Amino acid sequence: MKLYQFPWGIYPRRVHIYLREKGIHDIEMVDLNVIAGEHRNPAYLGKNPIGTMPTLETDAGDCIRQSSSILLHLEQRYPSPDMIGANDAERAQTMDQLFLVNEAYHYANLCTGYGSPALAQRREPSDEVARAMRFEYGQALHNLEAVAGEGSYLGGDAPNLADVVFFASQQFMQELYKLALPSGLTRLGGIYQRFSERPSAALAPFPEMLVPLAPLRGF
Ligand SMILES: N[C@@H](CCC(=O)N[C@@H](CS)C(=O)NCC(=O)O)C(=O)O
Repeated sequence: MKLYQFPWGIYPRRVHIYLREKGIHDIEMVDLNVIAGEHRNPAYLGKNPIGTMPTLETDAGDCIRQSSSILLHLEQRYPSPDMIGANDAERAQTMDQLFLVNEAYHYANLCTGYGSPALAQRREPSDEVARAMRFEYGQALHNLEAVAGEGSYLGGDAPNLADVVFFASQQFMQELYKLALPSGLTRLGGIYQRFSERPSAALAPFPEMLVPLAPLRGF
């Protein structure tokens, strides 16, 4: 199998962290330079017409083009250690959490998309939209906090898929854009802190030109 990706991206990092958690080393990494636009070349668009990364190409030549679907596919191929749940009820719980995490970081991405100077060429900057999206991101994380349970992680004693996606997304938002976890989320704050101490959490460096430009404008 091949993973088309770049080392520091918010979505590829979900897969990198997952692979480290599972100890999977037999997937070939194909690095495309997103800044240089290599993900827009015809060969890659043939595999993923949306032109986003990551894409997982299976040995049968099928392409899986959404990071969450990639994690679900890999979880079936590499079931141990279990990161989705041991029975139907646990699996449904993990999926509930995963959908809530994706919802929260969709808003966070819109917040940074409208509020970070680094992304001003992609979307017309708007403090009003950025502020509204930051509010929705906070609301969605409050919903996640409400179903976070009492364990060390969303998955209980050990991280599940939703923990991986939550951690990768929040780490990216915090480290690159300086979008902190909203205050009052004590369960999520604790989970973030515990996950950040895991070896899988090590951060790949961001491109130097992005670092000074990325932090959100004060809106
Ligand atoms: N929903 C997709 C989003 C993937 C995505 O937007 N990836 C970003 C990089 S982190 C990308 O490829 N952006 C390139 C572009 O939009 O031009 C997923 O979960 O995989």
